Amino acid sequence: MSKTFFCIDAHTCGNPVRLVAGGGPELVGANMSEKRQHFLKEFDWIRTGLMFEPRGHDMMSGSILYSPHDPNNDVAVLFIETSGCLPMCGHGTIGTITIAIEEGLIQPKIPGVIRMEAPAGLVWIEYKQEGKKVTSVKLTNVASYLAAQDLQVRCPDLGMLTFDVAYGGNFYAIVDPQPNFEGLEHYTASQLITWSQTIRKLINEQYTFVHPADPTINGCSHVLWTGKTIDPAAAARNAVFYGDKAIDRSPCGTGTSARMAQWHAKGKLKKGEDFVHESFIGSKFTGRVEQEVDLNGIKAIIPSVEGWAKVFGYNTIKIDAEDDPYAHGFQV
Ligand code: PYC
Repeated sequence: MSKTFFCIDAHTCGNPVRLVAGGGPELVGANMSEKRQHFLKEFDWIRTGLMFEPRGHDMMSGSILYSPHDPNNDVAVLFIETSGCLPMCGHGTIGTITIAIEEGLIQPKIPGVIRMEAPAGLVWIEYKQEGKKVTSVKLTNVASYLAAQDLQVRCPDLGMLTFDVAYGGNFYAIVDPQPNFEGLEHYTASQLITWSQTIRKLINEQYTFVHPADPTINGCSHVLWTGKTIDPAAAARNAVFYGDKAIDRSPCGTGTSARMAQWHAKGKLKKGEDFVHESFIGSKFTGRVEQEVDLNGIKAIIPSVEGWAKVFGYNTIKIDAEDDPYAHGFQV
């Protein structure tokens, strides 16, 4: 069977976003969390075909737009990534909204504002435009919280590491500088990737993380290494590992949310303060703690994250399983 997908490619602060504007499957479910489960069961070949080599690459990430389930909302989004279908993706949201507004794929009820349904929950978006160009997208994310502190895992080369786990739409193991880890600036991307692959597996064998309101969101999917900033004006820098071999080129929206939840819980970031977060390549998001909330008895924050994206291509992609042995992609 041959299937064609009409994709629009962009990058958010350096990290790719491939929006599937035509050819996405119809999904069944009362909300995006249920539709995410349906997609994973029946249509995962679309994700692997569009994200993995030879049509994608290790960092590839994208989205598919759906009609909202609540008529008060503007759009619903499924995130597709090399790692699976994330409950929420911050750089993916900034890229998706930039593409969707510039290409006229969404007609927001209130210009400049979009209510977006993600599998992890409702995300409130404000965007700025100059002419047809979207110049910035600010997302107010789902409730984020520090899930655990001072856990330990043994990393083969580095030795014992202490880390925190925070939720910002995905669960992040946050490794701050310590005696066995000097800070991300002292290591190469390939070292961070190799160590992340090992410690993420060990962390998920040793510990359990489940979202208090949606048990389909579980497990530590990302490792966030921290270190010195390049720009002295930035508050913090990170290298976020995701998928099997990727370091996020953007400062990572859900990672920034998780990090703000960690800092806020430790008294290092107050409500209303700006948090400029720098990526591995030096691109920046501006975050803020918008509200302090209770999430099923857990002290949480509602963070916002603002960044920009650039649209650069139109890509009609064919997946033909009868003709192409690599139709559904591969990973090496
Ligand atoms: O921006 O939330 C994010 C993200 C998740 C994985 C890669 N980027």
